[in-house]
Amino acid sequence: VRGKVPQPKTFGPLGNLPLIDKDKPSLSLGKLAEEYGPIYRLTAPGFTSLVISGHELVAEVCDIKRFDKHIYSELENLRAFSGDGLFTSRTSEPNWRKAHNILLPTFGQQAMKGYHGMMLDIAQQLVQKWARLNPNESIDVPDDMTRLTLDTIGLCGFNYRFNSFYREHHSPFIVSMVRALNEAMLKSSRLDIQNLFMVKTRKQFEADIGTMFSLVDKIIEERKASATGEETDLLARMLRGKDPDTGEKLDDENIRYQIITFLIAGHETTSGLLSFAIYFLLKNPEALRKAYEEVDRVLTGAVPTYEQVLQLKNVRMILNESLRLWPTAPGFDLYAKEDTVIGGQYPLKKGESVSVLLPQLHRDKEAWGEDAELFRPERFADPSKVPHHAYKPFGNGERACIGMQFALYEATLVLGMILQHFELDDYLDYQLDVQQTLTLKPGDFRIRVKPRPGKP
Ligand code: MNH
Repeated sequence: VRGKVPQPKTFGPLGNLPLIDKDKPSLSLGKLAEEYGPIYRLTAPGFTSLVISGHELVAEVCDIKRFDKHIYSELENLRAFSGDGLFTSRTSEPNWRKAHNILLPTFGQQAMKGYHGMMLDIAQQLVQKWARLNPNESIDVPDDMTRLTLDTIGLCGFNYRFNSFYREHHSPFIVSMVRALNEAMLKSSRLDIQNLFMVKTRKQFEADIGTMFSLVDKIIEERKASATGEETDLLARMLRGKDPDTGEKLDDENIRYQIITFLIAGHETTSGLLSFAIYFLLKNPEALRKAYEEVDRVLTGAVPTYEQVLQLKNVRMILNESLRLWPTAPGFDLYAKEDTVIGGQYPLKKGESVSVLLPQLHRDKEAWGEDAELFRPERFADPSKVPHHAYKPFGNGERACIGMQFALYEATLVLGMILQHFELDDYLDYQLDVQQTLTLKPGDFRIRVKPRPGKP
């Protein structure tokens, strides 16, 4: 049987492009999925893909024997500054497996113990900042979360302090990075001919890449000059580590790409996760009450210990459920390794690609039940009852997120400490406005906090 894949209205040579809001592409794709179902075709100049969001089809394309990560156009643009780093390399590029092998142990559950003290250092800066606000001063939640997650990956990864909490404006590095990320996304929504004429934008993109390279090269140089051999951070592993398969080390250019990759991949997504989690807690008083109950029971000292963070099961469930409803990395692409048929009826040629759309997959009622739209952390209480094939916030297979434990540990520690110290005040009765750079976050989200009585 050869099924015809539904396709939304097309506009001549532009294909479906006019249906996509260039500032929020994933949300547009989601709206189309609600209209056209679990699989539809999307075309744009030089581009065609099947957008998939039903749990059965996703389970099929997540079979790594048949499908592999596809470097879609935005990722191709990112390669201007992340090259063959882990996130933007093809699985077939030699540096992917090499770096994967060398860096995997740095991200295991065991390694988190080593990061705890540094994560705590940055989390305490956030708590101190909030504790010193005057009663009617408000907090830009995603903005402070970005300061926190950037400083955390800087310190844990490279023993570098961005000191974001000591600055009014973000560091030049992050300004450049955010602008370059945004341009990498927007560039794909323009025609080649438009890009050709955007001279100023192109110059800015080049300048931003220059700013990133010079900071990162300085970090590498300084470390090489000062290394004692005792360092245990990511950078030390990158400089010293050998691939157990081949005995080879990473070269300097690739290390530069990896550092930029970790700074990008390591902070925007986690920052969005923390922001959405706070949003969901404010709108779900019962979940908030349970979280306070757990934090008050577990976090009994002045600062959390590693063992205590692991005991914050309920906080973890809240984070998992936040990532279900608003996966901050909203999708990933795969290509067929050989000619194949999916769903028993949709043929795909070798090399053709599909896009997995996570917000819709994560709300598939067939997998999650009729209450799929509700925020209910209890879904994650018993891991054996989670429909894992319908939950892919960290991607899939060997190309899944290497930083998952890192992100979840950091977010658990930070959310735990926020609840330990503060009452949260949704003084504007915030209405969710999801914004997208490469990742999703709640836009214009402000709260106030009050220190909890009797807390250190
Ligand atoms: Mn992360 C890949 C989501 C935090 C470093 N990450 C991915 C993918 C998803 C993802 C989805 C797969 C993308 C694709 O297939 O194209 N990551 C997240 C989310 C969070 C996150 C939702 C936080 C929440 N990621 C982190 C952190 C780090 C990190 C923290 C680093 C410290 N992620 C990576 C890297 C990859 C990746 C590196 C690429 C891995 C590979 O392909 O080998």
